[in-house]
Amino acid sequence: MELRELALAASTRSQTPVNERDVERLLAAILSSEDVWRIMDLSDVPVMAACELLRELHRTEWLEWNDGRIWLTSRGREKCRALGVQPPPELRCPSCRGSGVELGPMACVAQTFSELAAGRPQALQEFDQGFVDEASVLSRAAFMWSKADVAGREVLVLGDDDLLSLALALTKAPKRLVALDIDPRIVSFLRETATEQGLPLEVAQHDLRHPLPLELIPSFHTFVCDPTESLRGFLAFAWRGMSALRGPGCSGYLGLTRREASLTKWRHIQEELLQSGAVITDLLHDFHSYENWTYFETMVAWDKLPTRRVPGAGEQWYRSALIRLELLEHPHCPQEELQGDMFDDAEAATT
Ligand code: SPD
Repeated sequence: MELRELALAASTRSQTPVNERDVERLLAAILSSEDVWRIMDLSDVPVMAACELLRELHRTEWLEWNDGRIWLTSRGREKCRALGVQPPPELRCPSCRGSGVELGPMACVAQTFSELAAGRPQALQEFDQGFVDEASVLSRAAFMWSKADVAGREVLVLGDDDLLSLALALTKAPKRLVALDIDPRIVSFLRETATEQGLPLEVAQHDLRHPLPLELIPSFHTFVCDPTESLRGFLAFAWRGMSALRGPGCSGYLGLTRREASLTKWRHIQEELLQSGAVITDLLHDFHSYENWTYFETMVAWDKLPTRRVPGAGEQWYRSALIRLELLEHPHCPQEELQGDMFDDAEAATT
């Protein structure tokens, strides 16, 4: 079976676009690691597509698996040699973990942030929660600050299981800081922590299926969020955020993963952002690394995995890019009420 047929079979089964280079990227990842989660991390093939592709490669006797490990057969190795597939070197900078920024002023609040975050609510599947690690939060805040989007600015955080608002509030740098979240546990945690610590942070419960409260529109220089990865959900976060901005020159920050979003979905998202009046100024690959959550065995991808193992606490594999956008004009994007499920589409894997 040739690469094109393998890609087509996996694409049809997963309803996710897969091309021949995806097959090669997956093979290169298997040459680098036998661990199923590391392979997901290294390949950048969406998880649901990777699961089907692994099954196709098993059918064709290119690979074997057992207990969360995957390895190439001699036939598979021979195919890789013939195709010229080789694992790329891993060159992520160890000091900034590939973020490209130092912590700068965020270093002063790192210790306190860590102590406060220790009491955080655990991730809930109901809201597709899965938070980034503390280093990712601090790097995101530092990057935003370096772009003049934090100090003296009015900043809105949409959905905050990452506790970014807490890290920003500790700096006391923003002129105004507001965090919205659907989860009453997050709202209480942020509100109580801010009160106890005397931090300048306003917190409110809000379901982003509904337009933002009128009193918040349009009053912010900066919005930031780490949306759910369905196309509908991602755009809802982006459009709600853009509606909160004062106008041209204001900015938004969004996380976007390769794990649950094909590049076809990325293209839809980028087209929608451009059409809404924004331009992408920065796109930083694998900027965020996530802590593993507690609901692996009930997430949708679990039954699709060819071989299963719950990753340990230190085995990070889920990452996302950081996108910064800037408005060129007053945004024109839909703001209607949304109904029903915001989290699932064919590519959703960890919901
Ligand atoms: N379902 C677990 C991982 C999902 C990550 N996307 C949501 C980001 C919220 N911080």
